[in-house]
Amino acid sequence: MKEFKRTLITSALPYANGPVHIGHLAGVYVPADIYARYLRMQGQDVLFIGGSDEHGVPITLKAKKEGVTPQDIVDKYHNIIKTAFEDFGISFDVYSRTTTETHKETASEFFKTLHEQGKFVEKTTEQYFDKEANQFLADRYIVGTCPKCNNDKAYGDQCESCGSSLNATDLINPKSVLSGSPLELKKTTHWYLPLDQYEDWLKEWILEGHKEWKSNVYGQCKSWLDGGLHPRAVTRDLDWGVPVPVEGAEGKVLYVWFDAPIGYISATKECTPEWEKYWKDEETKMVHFIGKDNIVFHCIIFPSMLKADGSYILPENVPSNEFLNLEGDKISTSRNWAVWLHEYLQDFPGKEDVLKYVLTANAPETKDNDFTWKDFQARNNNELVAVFGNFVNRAMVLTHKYYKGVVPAMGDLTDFDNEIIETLKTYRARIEKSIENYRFREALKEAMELARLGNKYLADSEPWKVVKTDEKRVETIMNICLQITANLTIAFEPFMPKTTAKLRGFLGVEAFEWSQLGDLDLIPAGHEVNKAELLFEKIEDKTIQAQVDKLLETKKANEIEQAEVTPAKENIQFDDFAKMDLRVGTITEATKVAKTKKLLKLTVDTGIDTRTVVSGIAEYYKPEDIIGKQVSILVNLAPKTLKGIESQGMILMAENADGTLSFVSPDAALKNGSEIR
Ligand code: B3M
Ligand code: ZN
Repeated sequence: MKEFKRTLITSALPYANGPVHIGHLAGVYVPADIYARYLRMQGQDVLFIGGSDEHGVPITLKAKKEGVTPQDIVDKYHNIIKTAFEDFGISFDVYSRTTTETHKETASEFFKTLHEQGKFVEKTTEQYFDKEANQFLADRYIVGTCPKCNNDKAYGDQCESCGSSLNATDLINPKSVLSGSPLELKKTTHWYLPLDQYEDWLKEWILEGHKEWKSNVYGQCKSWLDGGLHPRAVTRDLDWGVPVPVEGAEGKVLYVWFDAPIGYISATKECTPEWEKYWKDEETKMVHFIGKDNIVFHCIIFPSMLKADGSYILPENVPSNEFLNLEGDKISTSRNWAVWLHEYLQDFPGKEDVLKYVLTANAPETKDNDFTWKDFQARNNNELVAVFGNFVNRAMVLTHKYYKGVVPAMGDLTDFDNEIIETLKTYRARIEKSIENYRFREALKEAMELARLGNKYLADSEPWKVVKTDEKRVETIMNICLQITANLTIAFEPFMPKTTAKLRGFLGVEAFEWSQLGDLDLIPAGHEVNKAELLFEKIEDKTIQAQVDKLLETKKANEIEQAEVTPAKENIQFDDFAKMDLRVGTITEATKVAKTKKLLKLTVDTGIDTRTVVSGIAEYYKPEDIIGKQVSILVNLAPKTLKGIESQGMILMAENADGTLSFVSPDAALKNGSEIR
């Protein structure tokens, strides 16, 4: 395995058109952060690059929808994302953004270099033009039926339903997302990166040269390459993005997926004047952390761009994760089906590492996985509290109980002690092997195994019993328990840095080196440990239920949003309508109708008379809440007997998509009997 002098870690730049959610964290940022922290602990030269991806059509769509500028959108979400990452403890060396001047210059220069070297193919094609919006439409603005799976909400570049990569002209019955109008094809010139010319090289570089890449990544690259590559447009007819630095290209910008990866380079420039050491020196190991929908951009397109330039290094690995789902459903920003990081931090203050733990323990490293709040609670209560926290707490409490917090000397070792000590020594290599192969779930499991080892040692040694007969023995047991506790601050550091800092506070020690993991002399005899608190606290059912309820509310809102509106009925004549005598009335009494779930018996002052109406609203209104409510009532509906009660008329109710009923009431207090027409 090649030795490198330094490591450049990049993490996918989240679009600044919404907050980050647990899918982003599990897929990209938590693993990248673990890797960065681990390498730093080893004293390695690491740069961990992040930033917001601020161009692209979804941002302009959101701006249009909210009646603000794209810059307003990215400013808002860049700050939300950046703050949330900081508070959560993602240890970027720089978190930049792609609307900076540095990025604009860097991306323009990159394009200009390739353009001047004749690396692009210039093509005039027919693109869809929206006459109403008076602009060419980028793929995301075009919606139509997917030719592969008939999904009628497929976009011009990708069908999210079957994952096919599309060209807009593939779509059946394409329409403008902007104006909804059908589209016309119009000539326009763009620059294309001839990926087909890099196909042989990519096959050599990836399929021969990087067989060690994760199977989900290698497999996707292989299918892309087996499918044959085609020239890919790297410019767009848009007014939001990095302008194309070529005479006569006004109104055209760099395609977002051309400029965004260059954002890693511009962010590095902002982080260090020695940026070329990281981007152009073969002694640098570059690793891209991304989600699976970004594999083609980071393994095929961006490397081809770097290769075309010729002065950059290429990624050594791209350990992409698969997707995390939420309560069995795909996480979706547009459907608000997510656990947003900034909301989690508000709802669970001080529990950043609990989420890091759960998202790592449950990471979609080789296949999609599912996050449930029940599992989150179970892992916190049954693993962090019951294993890790429990062991540490007992080691600390017993040290205070038996030795007033002063670490006792280690005496003669038994076979059992030696067995534990030998096992302890194996953890460093086990965790290193897992992390260096980007298997962070496995690495975290190893660290948790170390906590279990401590629990087992303490439980099997039973110092609370032995103390009655052999005090010397207990000194050894407690010393070993404290050494294991100190080892846990090393093993868990890459995964749960806030927790290990807290634990070092309990022990009254400074951070250890990674190389000390497995040592048995981390805390000298005579050292006084501090008072211990609980390292973790149980999460109660009601806390979890509140989160589940929040999601159920979202699901209900989505169902209403997505529900098809019932089609209009056929036309009637005015005279038909005029036959109805609709009045404003006031409910003066309301009671439940016995033995029914849905019916209320209402007394209504119609201004003409006071009458009884039976109404099927008991599931939506409590009788006591609607006394005095002004309603719309059809007074000339023929009486009908319902459950033995003669109902004289009908209260008008509006039925929402989810079936809930609401009164149709005047928006001002009117005289009862006022005619509705
Ligand atoms: N903005 C994130 C996404 O596809 C995309 C990553 C860019 S990394 C250069 O969700
Ligand atoms: Zn499809």
